[in-house]
Amino acid sequence: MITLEQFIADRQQELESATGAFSKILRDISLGAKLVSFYLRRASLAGFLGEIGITNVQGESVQKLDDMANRLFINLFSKNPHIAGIASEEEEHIIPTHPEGRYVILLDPLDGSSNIDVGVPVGTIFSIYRRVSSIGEPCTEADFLQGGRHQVAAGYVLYGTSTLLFYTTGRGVHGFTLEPAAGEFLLTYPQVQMPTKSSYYSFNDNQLHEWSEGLQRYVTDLHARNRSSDKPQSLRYVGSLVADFHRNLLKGGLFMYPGTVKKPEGKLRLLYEGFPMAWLTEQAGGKASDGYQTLLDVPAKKIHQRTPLFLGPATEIDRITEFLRNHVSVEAV
Ligand code: P6P
Repeated sequence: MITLEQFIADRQQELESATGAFSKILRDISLGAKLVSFYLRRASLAGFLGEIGITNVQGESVQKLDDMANRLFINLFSKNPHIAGIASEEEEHIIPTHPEGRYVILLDPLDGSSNIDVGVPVGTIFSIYRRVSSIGEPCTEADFLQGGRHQVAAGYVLYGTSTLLFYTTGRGVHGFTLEPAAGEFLLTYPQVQMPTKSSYYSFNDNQLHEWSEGLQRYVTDLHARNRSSDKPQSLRYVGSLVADFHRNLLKGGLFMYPGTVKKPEGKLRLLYEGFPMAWLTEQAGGKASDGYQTLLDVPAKKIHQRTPLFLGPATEIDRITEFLRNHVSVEAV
């Protein structure tokens, strides 16, 4: 069995930074994941469920566990001298930490938290960049707005039937399972590849009528293909991006959260949801877009910028783009 620490150490020579800074950041993420996992599993016993009575910068009611996870990770990262700053879904502004740090980290500390009270899996998403501002000075927003292709690491933790940590540094996607008896993440999913055939589709169709004509035609086409298929794709949607994404990564499936006429930018956040999930998707052989362009090429302008999000096998992503561009129904092949 290979632990996460051993796996990172063995590949240290592959990572650009041989100072071990990078592995210390991933180790903090791993420690934070173990602690969040512990608190989540006891939440209903320890009175951790429910809201804390404030609304965050997203306009969402903050759950007690959102606040716990956010504070826990910020505390951990603030003590790491290699991290120059943090951006979090729960924080309106960036948090400069160590001026000598060479990396910045973006975080969705607890994604899908509306599901916690009903025992549905939730997750943590992270995205890491090497800073571009001067070392020795406080980090700046520019460090966080470099764009998806400048990430040096990205990944997620899934707090599900087991606690899983998946990440990429640009050399494939690797998955680890927390062994509680040892308190270690052990390598269980080396070099993950998303199946090219889509078995699932994950989207909330409550606003289907507000989607573009082209996207509505894609959905009609998808149902038509299902009717004539001996292996129709199944709808799976739990409302936690990390859980929906993780299933589709392993089994092959489309996740989409489009924009609508009223909210063309969609709901999900580009920097700490879209970019990390898009890089993981590409590293696993899939495609990621905003419906029109490769997601990693979408310009990053604001920390909490939203984006339409399409993640999945190339066949489905290309089909969606075709429908969106042509607004016409493509003959089912
Ligand atoms: P809806 C959770 O609130 C979240 O940010 C993602 O984890 C999830 O994919 C999406 O929103 C679900 O949104 O509108 O379908 O409830």
